[in-house]
Amino acid sequence: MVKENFMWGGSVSSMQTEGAWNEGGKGPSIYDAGLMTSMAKTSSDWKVAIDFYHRYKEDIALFAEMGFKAYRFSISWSRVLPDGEGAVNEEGLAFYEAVVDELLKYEIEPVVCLYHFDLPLALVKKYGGWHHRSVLEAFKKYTEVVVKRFGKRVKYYIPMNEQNAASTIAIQMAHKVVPEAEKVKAGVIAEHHMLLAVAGVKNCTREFAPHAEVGGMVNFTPFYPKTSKPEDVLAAQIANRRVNYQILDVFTTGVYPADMLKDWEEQQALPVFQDTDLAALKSGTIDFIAHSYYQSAIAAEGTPITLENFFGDFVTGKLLKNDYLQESEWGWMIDPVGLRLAVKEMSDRYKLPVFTIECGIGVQEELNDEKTVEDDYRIAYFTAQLEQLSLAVEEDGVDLMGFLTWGPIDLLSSQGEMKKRYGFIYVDRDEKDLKELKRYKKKSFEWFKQVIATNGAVL
Ligand code: BGP
Repeated sequence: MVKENFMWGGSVSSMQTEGAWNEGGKGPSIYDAGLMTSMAKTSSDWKVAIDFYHRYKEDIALFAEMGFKAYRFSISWSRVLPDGEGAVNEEGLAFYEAVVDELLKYEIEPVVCLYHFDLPLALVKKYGGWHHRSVLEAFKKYTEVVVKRFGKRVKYYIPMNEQNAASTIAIQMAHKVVPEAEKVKAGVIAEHHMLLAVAGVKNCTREFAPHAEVGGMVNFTPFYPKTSKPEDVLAAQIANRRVNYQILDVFTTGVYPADMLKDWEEQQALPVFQDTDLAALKSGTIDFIAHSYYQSAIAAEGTPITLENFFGDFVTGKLLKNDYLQESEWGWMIDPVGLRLAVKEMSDRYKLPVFTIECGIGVQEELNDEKTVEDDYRIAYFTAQLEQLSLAVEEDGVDLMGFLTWGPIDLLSSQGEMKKRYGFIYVDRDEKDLKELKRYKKKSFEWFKQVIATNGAVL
């Protein structure tokens, strides 16, 4: 199905795996302060997660046993710069170096994400959020520290996780701290700063790590029209533009597309951009497109989709249901064809390599008496997704760099749930009871190992 150096592997974030929230000199992030999610009381906090901080060698050995070629993780900004912008915490940086070295020991390519929604708390206290220029400046400093330290060892950087979702969060955070009349404008500026941050990473690698490639990432959710009524088709097109393509346009061309500017103009929030900013965007366009894929969505006339109103319903499973598809336990639509469509769309439009760096299904699971999980449903889920990706490569000519599953080892969900499990490896802990945090292989472990060993020939 795929080229020889295809990057099979898995993908995680720092706060969903590491734990050690206040160890090794780490400063608090907005997760530690409970500012990020409106989590149910039954959910876990972020203090221990799956304790990857102390168990990374054991976990990476398991990934190596599965034959991983790549592993995408995020760096906790406040572990490296505890207050976000001042002194560097050597111990924090050394931890990530050790993770990178451990991966390289097994010839697993580290794919480093610099920002997975976890803004250092100190920056929020001082500046409010991404609408403040100082946060962008702090991110540039942080980027330089990391890129310089990793040097030749890291070839792939993802500046921001799911930039469309990250922008949503930044917009909402800006809204909380500025006066009513300035809200929308602050949200737009926050988005602008985050896009500049991505271009900044590209320019930073150009200077200090010219071998490295930078991928702009979105959560790609293809929108289908509710019916073939032209107004519904138009609504789907607009939703696709707002959620998926506007940001990808900026990543790839360094220019704000006309409809994005019109959206801002309509909200009376069109900023006066500095020429240097616009030049910076143009000078820092990305090398490849990275994306997550979980589900497709439906758009209909009369209920306009915007970045602000979309991702809340996405996570809580409240999107319109599609009669042709089944849904997961969390109400997410299961749509393998949507994945083919997604990579095909990105490839056709932007003529860049595409890297699927998150995909998976969250399921409630328990260990059986044999201390494993017979997760045939996960095998069936991934088989269907990979069959569609094969078609995208073979029939549509998509240049696909790799396929990383989300949460190859069970981890906390975005809402802090341990019961929503994604892994090939079971982690024995509950929402509140940490137990021994032992790792057990599920049935899908051997299955994915064989997929990788045959480079996708045997699914
Ligand atoms: C993406 C995030 C991840 C991850 C994943 C699954 O949006 O990048 O952090 O959590 O979704 O979502 P959830 O954990 O809500 O099931």
